[in-house]
Amino acid sequence: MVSFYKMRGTLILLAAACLAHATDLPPSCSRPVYCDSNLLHHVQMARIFNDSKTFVDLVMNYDEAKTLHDFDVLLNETDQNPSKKQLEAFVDQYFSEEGELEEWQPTDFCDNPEFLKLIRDKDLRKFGKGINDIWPLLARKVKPAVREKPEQFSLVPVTHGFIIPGGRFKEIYYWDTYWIIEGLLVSGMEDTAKGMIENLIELLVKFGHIPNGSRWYYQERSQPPMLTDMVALYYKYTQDLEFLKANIASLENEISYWLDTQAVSFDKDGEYYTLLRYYSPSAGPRPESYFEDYNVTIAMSEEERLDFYIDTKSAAESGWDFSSRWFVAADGSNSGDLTDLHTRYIIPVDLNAIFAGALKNVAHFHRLLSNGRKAAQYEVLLKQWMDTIQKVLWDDKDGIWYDYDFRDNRHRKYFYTSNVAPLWQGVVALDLVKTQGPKVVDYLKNSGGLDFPGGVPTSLNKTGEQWDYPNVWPPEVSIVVNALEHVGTKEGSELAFEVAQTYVRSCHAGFLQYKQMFEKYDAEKPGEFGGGGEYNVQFGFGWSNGAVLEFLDKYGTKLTADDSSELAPPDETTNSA
Ligand SMILES: *[C@@H]1O[C@H](CO)[C@@H](O)[C@H](O)[C@H]1NC(C)=O
Ligand SMILES: *[C@@H]1O[C@H](CO)[C@@H](O)[C@H](O)[C@H]1NC(C)=O
Ligand SMILES: *[C@@H]1O[C@H](CO)[C@@H](O)[C@H](O)[C@H]1NC(C)=O
Ligand SMILES: *[C@@H]1O[C@H](CO)[C@@H](O)[C@H](O)[C@H]1NC(C)=O
Ligand SMILES: CC(=O)N[C@H]1CO[C@H](CO)[C@@H](O)[C@@H]1O
Repeated sequence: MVSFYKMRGTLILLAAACLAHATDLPPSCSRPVYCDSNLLHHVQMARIFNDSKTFVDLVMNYDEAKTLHDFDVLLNETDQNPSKKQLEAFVDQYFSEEGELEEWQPTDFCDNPEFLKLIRDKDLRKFGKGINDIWPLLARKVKPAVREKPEQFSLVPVTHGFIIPGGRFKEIYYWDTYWIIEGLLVSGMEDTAKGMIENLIELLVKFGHIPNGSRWYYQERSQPPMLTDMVALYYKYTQDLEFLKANIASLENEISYWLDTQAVSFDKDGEYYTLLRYYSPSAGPRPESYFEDYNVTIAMSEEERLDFYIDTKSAAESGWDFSSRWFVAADGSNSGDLTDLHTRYIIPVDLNAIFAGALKNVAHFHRLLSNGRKAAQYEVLLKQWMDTIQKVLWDDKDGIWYDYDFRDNRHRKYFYTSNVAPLWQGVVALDLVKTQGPKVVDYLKNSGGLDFPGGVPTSLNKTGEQWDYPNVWPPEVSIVVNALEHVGTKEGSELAFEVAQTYVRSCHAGFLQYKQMFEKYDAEKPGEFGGGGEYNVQFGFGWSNGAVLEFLDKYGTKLTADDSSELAPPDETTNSA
């Protein structure tokens, strides 16, 4: 448990340290083959695989020491310059593609869950069933072999079965899990949801934080800290107080991790504030995008290169990899490219809203567990965080929260869906919701961001990066819809419904045409997948399915597949309103 009084001194030290240039950083993880070795460097730079992630997902045929030693022998024999052919032969002999996961049948899967009955549009009901049917296809568990020889795998084993996002993302991802769990709960799969939360807590206990994904090469990076949100959702469905009791200490540990490693203090208008930013200081390129990262730095000085690796990993930690959100050009604007990443100087709206939400959840859990004193401590810190969000991030003229650049002392006044996160997380004081909520509705209406037939894009800047225009990312649509609902006005709710309907229609159109769900969509073309970034579009897809199920569940009685659809009468077999 953090001491709130001691905290301030610690934070100031951290702030000073982070601005110094990194020299002696740890590697991306403690597994050299997968994170920091000549072997990794040579194989990735030779482009033996088109997707850099392929190599770091391979299994070692021998132990790590032998693998590294024998590669050194190869280096010696080839004058430190093995050919692509020699590298391919080495990889063939020392690694295999033997899968680490096996298919798994969740025991709580039901092919006709309750929520379908509330959907009054026949096509959408069919769609809901189609999405529900995808769960078993994405369900996996770790093979016993991984537990027997864990040191030969980059995968970190976990106990329970889980739902993967899909495609190249065949392990557990931290923030994706929130929307997957949301969908599972709508589908009535409470045990699977619980197992997935327990898996994350297992990772938290092992690493002291939840890594981006369940791979060693993600060790030094976390992701938006939504664990307590998952627990809150699970509790809402189950009232499982025992579960809260068993895990509350871990939830508190995660809060301490973020305070200890990602908090930063800075001046604004003569006042001193502390908030969180994404910060992942480790040396070298991201192992799973090694070639791509290294390639960007070829013309850089040593110092620029170190900075680039930190800012890239910090941006990856945000979940928004990559986006103009993290570009700070020489003029301070969000123009530029990956060489302009300066993630560590930006105070993100969503991270701080999610963190405040975590404080709120943990306070609430302590109330439920009758730990009044602990609850009160978290409430104090929550109030401080909420006040600071207002003072630092709220722009009263534009009526919205903006990311804040604490190096240049300015708001980043650009449309990003993350701008509305404080409302989504319910971390705006009630009196302020009344005054600021309607302004946020106006901001969204006037932004142009809601005017696209394929859904709400994350930004209005077309950079070619995947977290920018025209890509529509399912979790962000869910964030906007819930933020609008939380305004508590008729206008807010109507707009929320429209945003949800546009998204569901687009996913539905894509599902009819491709029999697939995508990880992201194109705001301009309903039903088409988004592009850009460093890998091809992926199918599956955990959080896209979760967001669709969330909306079908929330709005099933009035959603329509298109303007000419007719709603069936409320199903007589149910006694719903
Ligand atoms: C890798 O990409 C190249 C060029 O796009 C393509 O020709 C080749 O078939 C790909 N190789 C594999 C193994 O996918
Ligand atoms: C490679 O060569 C170096 C320098 O000659 C030597 O020190 C090292 O032991 C050799 N490594 C192996 C694995 O043979
Ligand atoms: C490597 O970087 C250069 C620019 O520095 C870029 O033109 C090229 O496309 C990159 N190569 C790959 C395969 O990403
Ligand atoms: C990004 O879009 C905003 C509008 O939200 C615009 O003001 C800004 O100049 C754009 N930035 C770039 C780099 O094009
Ligand atoms: C680049 C990176 O390491 N981050 C991964 C973290 O997880 C997300 C999925 O939520 C991936 O998109 C990233 O590749």
